Amino acid sequence: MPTVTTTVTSATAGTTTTVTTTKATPAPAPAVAAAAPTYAPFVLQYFDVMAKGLGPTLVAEHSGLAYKGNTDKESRVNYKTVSPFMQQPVLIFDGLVVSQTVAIMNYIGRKAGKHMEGETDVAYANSQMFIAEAEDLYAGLLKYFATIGRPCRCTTDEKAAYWAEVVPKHFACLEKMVSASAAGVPYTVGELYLYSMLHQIILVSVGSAAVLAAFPTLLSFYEGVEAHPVTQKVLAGTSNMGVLRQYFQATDPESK
Ligand SMILES: N[C@@H](CCC(=O)N[C@@H](CS)C(=O)NCC(=O)O)C(=O)O
Repeated sequence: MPTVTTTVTSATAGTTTTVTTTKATPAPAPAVAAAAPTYAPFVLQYFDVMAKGLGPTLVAEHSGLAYKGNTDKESRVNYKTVSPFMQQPVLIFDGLVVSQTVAIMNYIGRKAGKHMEGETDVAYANSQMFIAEAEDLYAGLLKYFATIGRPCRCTTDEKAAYWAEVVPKHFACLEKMVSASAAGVPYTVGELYLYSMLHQIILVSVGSAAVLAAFPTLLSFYEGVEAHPVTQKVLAGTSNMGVLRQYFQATDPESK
């Protein structure tokens, strides 16, 4: 057994004494690999449209976690009976069933790690604000646009005001908050959900991303997320969620 020489100073006499003791030096810790969490692939299910599916799909794909999506027919569930809110999207993660888009994305983000939740307090707060803002943008899309299945519910004047006033107001706020992220950086849940709604606004706008022209930082953010290979995979319909069709439409569907 190795010896350890310890020098001690007597507190009472103020003298220094050398004491030789025999002590077992701690054996080096066995090289145990950090226990990697093992999750069964989670299940994410939605309709084959963007609407509230693009955000969770981006979060699932960007998380890097294994999952089964719309393309896996064997894992499909009857959402009417399984989902706590009887709606889609629905997530099943290690037996836990999660409903509500925001809860689903936050849950996946939490499992993926801090980089998706937000590494810092500021990043976390921004992510949560972007999530709430994306919900507001979604409400606007429902209000001002037709969908695949129904005509627009607003007047021409109201739609004009949406482009002239509503959108610029939202985008001006976002312009001061987003960072002009380059492709390849890890995005937070909020950034991905925000991108998913910006993308759907651009799809119904005339002149594609021109609607973002007056907001260079927001445009740069949008283009950064869009250029990411994982985002491209989702948009190409080759992710585990398959093809997600454009849900909101610039013009009313043909009446049958
Ligand atoms: N607040 C819910 C809304 C979910 C929702 O409206 N889901 C719709 C599709 S976007 C749905 O499942 N509709 C079919 C149904 O209700 O049976 C969320 O954010 O997830």
